[in-house]
Amino acid sequence: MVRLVLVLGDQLSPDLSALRKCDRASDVVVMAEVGDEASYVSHHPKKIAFIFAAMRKFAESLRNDGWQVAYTKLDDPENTGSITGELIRHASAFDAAGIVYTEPGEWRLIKALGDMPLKTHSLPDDRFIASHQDFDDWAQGRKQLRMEYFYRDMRRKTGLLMNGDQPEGGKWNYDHDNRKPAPASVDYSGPMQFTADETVEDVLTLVARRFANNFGDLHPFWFATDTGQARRHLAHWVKGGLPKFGDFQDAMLNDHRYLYHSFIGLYLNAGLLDPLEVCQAAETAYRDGHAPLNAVEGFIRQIIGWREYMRGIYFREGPDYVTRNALGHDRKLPGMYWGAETRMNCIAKAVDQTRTEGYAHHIQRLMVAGNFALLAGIDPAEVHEWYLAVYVDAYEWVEAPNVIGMSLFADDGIIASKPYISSGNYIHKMSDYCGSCQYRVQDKTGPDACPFNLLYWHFLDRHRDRFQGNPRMGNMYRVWDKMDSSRREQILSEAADFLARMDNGDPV
Ligand code: DLZ
Ligand code: SF4
Repeated sequence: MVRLVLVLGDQLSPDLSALRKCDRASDVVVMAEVGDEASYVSHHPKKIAFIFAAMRKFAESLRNDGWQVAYTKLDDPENTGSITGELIRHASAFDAAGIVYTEPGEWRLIKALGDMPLKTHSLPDDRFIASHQDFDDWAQGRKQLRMEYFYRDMRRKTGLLMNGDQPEGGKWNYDHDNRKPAPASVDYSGPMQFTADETVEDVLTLVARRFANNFGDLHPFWFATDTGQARRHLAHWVKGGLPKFGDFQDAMLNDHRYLYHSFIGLYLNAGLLDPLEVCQAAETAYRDGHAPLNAVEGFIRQIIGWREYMRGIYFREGPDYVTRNALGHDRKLPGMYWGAETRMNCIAKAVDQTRTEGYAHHIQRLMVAGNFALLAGIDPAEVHEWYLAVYVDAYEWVEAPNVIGMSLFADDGIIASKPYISSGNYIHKMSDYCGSCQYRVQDKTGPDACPFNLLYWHFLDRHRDRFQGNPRMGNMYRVWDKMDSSRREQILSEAADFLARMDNGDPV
């Protein structure tokens, strides 16, 4: 009897476990553009367009490989609006014996599929290097789940940048070389851009019509939408971006949104590129003398370290992870995250880039948007939803641990050993933002004081009970305590005033 093989919008890999399990001669692939997936958060229009276009092209490539594909377009009149609805509809039409699928990357869908009144068979998503079992075995009995040790195991497991059982160059991690301030000029042209073909044009018309009110610009749209294009993009970046990626990976510039970043998460997370193929391309560049070790090691760590570790945490911690709020933060996300006026140039730049591109790099996400949200005490659930919606590469398995855990410390330190907070100084050191800001980064108090400077102390002061004993934060409290009390009071009162004006909707 026929089985249905579900392929989700972020499972666009020809060797997906569900496809491997089934038979193209007798089984039917189900792919569906559905309202539920397109609107569980208000996704950036570029994200929806990318997923739909890549889904349509993937369906076509499966057909060319001999599969029968039942593909539902968003506008199809019989579209039931949900993945489970589409499976039930097709199960009846094909008189299917059951559904085979690769485990989705989100608890919400795992539950919905498991609850269906149909015979289902879920397979592990083995596009990842660590299985859930691998991660749990590693985590078992450890007091702290530090990424660095997990990463070393992944290096050993994959053999990437290894000489026998020793790390290439004698060290596991070259991050101290990867924190150079912003360069004067950037000699990489940025991600490869692709002209929209007919499939992409059709999708752009659909998305423009159906998601006109979502935050974000649909045009210009130049993403790769199939594996062939994504591989060309990868080769272009390895040649032009990778050599200096490490040096400047934490830097930010007003006029260079991508610097040397790979812009590869979008393609990896949808399944157009495979993590090992991407890492091997980077390692080859190193072995050929084209890119230095600090760049290649830093990049490979992002993929087989952070990315896999984030997924491990998401699945280990369970469905309630996204609701955690260890610091009890409950402020509403201010309008500036949706493009309302702000005097803070760093926030304005990060948000503007997010609106136009659906992309900001990791330091803009962590040390500008995330740092501000943490310092200001914004509700982690709102921040989480924002990140999931606005970034084109965001799926919950990777976004939630990054935001809830790493950026907002809302998981009470499972991921981070201390909160990632900084005053304006860090942003000043790593970017050229402060020079064109209406605030003055040098000012610690007064009408033009950089809000990060005020909120930094406000955060530490209001969470003293929790963090004073943290060995990595003792210094911060010692500096705070050495200030005279009138100065401390002035900082706290100006910070409170700033927050009140922000809550009031005033442009701050
Ligand atoms: C993100 C997304 C969107 C916008 N639309 C669809 C869709 O219409 N059909 C689909 O199969 N998948 C879509 N996705 C991706 C899913 O939301 C994703 O598979 C789950 O969140 C699990 O990671
Ligand atoms: Fe951001 Fe402060 Fe610098 Fe302005 S002065 S860009 S608010 S860090």
